[in-house]
Amino acid sequence: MKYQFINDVIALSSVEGNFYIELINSNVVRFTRDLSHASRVLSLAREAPRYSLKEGDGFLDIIGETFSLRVFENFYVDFMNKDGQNLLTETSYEEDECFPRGDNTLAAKEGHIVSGGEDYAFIHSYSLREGMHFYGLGDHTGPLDRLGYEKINWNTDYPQAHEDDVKSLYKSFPFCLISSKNGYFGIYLDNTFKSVFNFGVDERTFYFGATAGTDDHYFIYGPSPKDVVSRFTSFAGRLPLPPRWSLGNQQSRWSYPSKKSVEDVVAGYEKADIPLSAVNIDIDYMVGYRVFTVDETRFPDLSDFSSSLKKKGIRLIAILDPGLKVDPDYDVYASFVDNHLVAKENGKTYVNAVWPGDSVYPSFNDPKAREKWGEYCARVLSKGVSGLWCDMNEPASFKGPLPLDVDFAGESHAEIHNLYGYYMAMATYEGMRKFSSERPFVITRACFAGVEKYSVIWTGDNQSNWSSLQMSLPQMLNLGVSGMPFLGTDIGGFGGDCPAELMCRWIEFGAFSPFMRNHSCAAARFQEPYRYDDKTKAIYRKWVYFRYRLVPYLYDLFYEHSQNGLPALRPLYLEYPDDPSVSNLNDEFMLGESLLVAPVLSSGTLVRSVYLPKGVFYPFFGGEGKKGESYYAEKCPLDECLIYAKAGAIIPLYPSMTKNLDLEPEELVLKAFPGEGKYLHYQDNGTDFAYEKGEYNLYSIINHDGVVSVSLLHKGYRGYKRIRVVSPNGETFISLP
Ligand code: MIG
Repeated sequence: MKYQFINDVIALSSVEGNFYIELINSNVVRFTRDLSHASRVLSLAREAPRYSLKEGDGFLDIIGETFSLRVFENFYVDFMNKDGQNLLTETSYEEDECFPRGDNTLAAKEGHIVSGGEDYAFIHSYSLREGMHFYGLGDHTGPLDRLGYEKINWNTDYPQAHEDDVKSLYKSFPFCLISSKNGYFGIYLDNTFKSVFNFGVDERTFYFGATAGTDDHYFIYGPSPKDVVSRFTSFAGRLPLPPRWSLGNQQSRWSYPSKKSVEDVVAGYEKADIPLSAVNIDIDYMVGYRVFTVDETRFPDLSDFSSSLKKKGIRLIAILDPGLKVDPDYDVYASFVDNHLVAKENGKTYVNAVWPGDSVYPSFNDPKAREKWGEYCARVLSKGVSGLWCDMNEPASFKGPLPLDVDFAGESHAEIHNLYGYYMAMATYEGMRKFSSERPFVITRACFAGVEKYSVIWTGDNQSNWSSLQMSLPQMLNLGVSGMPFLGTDIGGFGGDCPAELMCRWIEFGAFSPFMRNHSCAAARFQEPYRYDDKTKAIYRKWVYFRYRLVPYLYDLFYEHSQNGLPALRPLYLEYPDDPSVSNLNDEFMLGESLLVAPVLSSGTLVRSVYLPKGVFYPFFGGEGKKGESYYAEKCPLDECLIYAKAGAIIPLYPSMTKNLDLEPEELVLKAFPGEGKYLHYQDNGTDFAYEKGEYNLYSIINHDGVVSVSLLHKGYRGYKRIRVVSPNGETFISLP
């Protein structure tokens, strides 16, 4: 087996061509066919770890500190943990003989979604082993464990219902987390072209591949799932601390088309006594859907209006669509076209259609286009808007899909397509960073892995039905382990009319969703909570209140994410990786490591089964501890969501009167449960970047069976006036110097 070293890279050559293996650190290895291929989204910190090589007959062993590889002459790779136990065995890719695909030309003609027939430039295929589970891959639908499904990364605005077997949705995260008997590991395919991940549909192999571009991929060794997610996000990027107000309750609708309609929403919320932190304004605020314009007749004096709302702790978030209306009198269009900052076809500006009619597409992959976009963002920001919501950036197109060879600043649509939303979010984030002193708040629909550096996401156009609610949980959990911590679904569902019972159950789950926004489609029944009957209103109010109490805990989870890349909402296997009962648990989740939540996700359900993992768990609102590794049948009336705290848990809460998140309460409540526990609490002004200069507090909290002590690890910010400890021993107060 011929090899040589090129700097720290092992370069292999054979009749198969060249193949390069680069150990990035002791747990991460890169395989590429082209050493000059640069990642679009990763920032690698190369550590030159130690390893040794051993030549065998027809193979080369690479023995690292935590894993080893056996590379064969055909460049197949076997991957082992440090005890030599197998993680992956590469095998040849063969079309399934048992279930060959039929002829689908007729079905395709009728418009059915058909699979197969795609030409992949390369495919890596591995033996499927007993006990393997597949997670991650972003927001594709389906159960938590993707075993038995095939998904295609090609950002798609899919208008029909998002059933579990839909192959492509808005986002591409070509990263998966795999559980095997011998440990957890991840695979990241560093390729932005259309790619496939097939998780054992043939019951024999698992494979991934891409239609074009360079074969460049990574193995990320665990052994725990948290290790894998932490290591992947250390390269793909993590979410900077969000503004505190963005953790509040948001209301949206396609559309609130006028100042009056927004005032009505605010008044409706006030009258129903439900806290509100932001209203999202959809496409109808613009003049003829021209992005960066505001229709002054419908939104007169927007700056005054937004500052009056801000005084109440309510922000405005405005939607941005990428398509620029073809209109020479529209300066945004003119300046993008004149400066060659839009997509072209055969040297001429490429035109398709979106909401404004005929439109052109900014080439967001070009830094000059991003800069210009950022400057236009300043126009909307100057009107007091606090957040920008990027939609239609798959990119969507009403006159058929963009041809693959449409040219974006010298790069093909085929390569840029999956990155289009990523770069639009980046441009918007950078614009906000430049033209506002507050922390940016950007939401995006389409994106690629690593977008958490710039943006929050929502899962797009779901439906007001129970299956959408059920699916949103595994969808969010898989996004979380793909690196995306700040996310949500349209609460109440986007398409269709949301019945009262569904709304109650959705808000009980939505109260834990990091991005908490009720949104609905123009054609659907109005679904603001205050429109519902008194009982539904009361349930909605109860859970929004609870959410506002939980804000310090959520904020701590974002601090934790900024340090270790873990999501706030966690599948149970992330905390209990060795428990086989949780490997495909689709209706429970952990919020951080201390809270277990079991929402009701089906109609007519007043009792549900809850699995508690190892340890003892306490019902959050009081009651006896329950021993884990067992199932319980638990009552959950319409106004209840089951929440349990781990023994020894410490949960920081705001006092119950907090409604305006711009006004930080002077008191912090620490709810301590029986048992032994430790906790880190983070506090800063929640608005700007002063924390980067040390203006924050970090508290170390210890719980000895309900006796709580607090010490300051870092002091750089005004503290709480007092800390109230609530434990089974009663209430005590702690004051810090
Ligand atoms: O073609 O702006 O997913 O949230 O309300 C529809 C109107 C365009 C799709 C988004 C949705 C938004 C809607 N948009």
